[in-house]
Amino acid sequence: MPHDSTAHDSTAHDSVILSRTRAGVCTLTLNRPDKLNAANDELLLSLAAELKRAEADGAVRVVVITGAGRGFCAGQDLGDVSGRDMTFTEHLNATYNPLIRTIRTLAKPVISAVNGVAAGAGASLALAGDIRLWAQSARLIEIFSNIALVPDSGSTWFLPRLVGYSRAFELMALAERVDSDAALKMGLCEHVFADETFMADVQAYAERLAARPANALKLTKQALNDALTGTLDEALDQEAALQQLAGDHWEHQEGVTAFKEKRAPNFVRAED
Ligand code: T3D
Repeated sequence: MPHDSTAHDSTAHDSVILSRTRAGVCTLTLNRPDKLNAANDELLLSLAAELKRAEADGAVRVVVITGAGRGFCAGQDLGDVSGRDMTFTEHLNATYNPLIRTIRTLAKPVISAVNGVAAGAGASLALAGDIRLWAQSARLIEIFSNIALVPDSGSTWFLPRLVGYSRAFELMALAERVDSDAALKMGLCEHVFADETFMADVQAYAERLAARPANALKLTKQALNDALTGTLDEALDQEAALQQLAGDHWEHQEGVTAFKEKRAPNFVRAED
């Protein structure tokens, strides 16, 4: 795989977000395992900053978000809420919402690698990735109603688009746990991998994405996200505009040349 020469671990191991780049894949690990990676402000702001750093890093072609220990993310750290000097609205607008927007607009594919329980805003984070890969023992709980809150951080947008309105409402109202078999059937994840080999399988999957044409994937992500909120007419216009950007890029020439020469295309170049 390309970019092995740029492999690096950029953060100290006691940081709330661990960052490791291998073969074009930057893995960001939420690192509060004693609390199932429940999110405090430091974690949320650091994750957003690391995502922006990965976006700007030419050696990174795919970003993976996962959790340390047995949890993915148990949502808001409930120990941090009382005495907070912010309203709920202010807090969401300052922390979770920019993070979710960053994931969905990042110019590189983001994989949610759900290694364990994803609850509350942690479930939203699990849903926000472009691709969702789950470990066999992972589970998702729209747990907000257990503490009489409303689903936030994008869950009300992501979940009904994946499972339909009524299933989404039921999962939110009853805070039912979804295990990995059910998640696969419902379309909450694309693949389930064995716990024992989970991160190796995630890395291998991410490296497949990293070998794909980065510019075309960036534009595809933009087109899909726009299409989710627009009309057919708008989508057709947007496809035509973005196709020009894709068609003018060297990747397109390489793909066509490789086809004619009956060889595999090489979409990874130093100038990327
Ligand atoms: O701006 C705003 O503040 C609004 C935003 C809200 C967004 C939200 O996310 S609201 C939802 C918040 N999250 C929850 O309500 C989930 C609370 N956690 C649980 O219900 C359970 O922990 C789980 C179902 C996720 C997992 O259960 P289990 O049995 O596997 O683990 P556990 O034993 O409950 O948890 C292990 C430890 O993690 C435990 O600590 P201890 O006793 O070993 O010292 C537990 O207290 C801690 N932990 C788990 N979740 C949180 C947490 N600590 C703080 N905050 C948590 N969310």
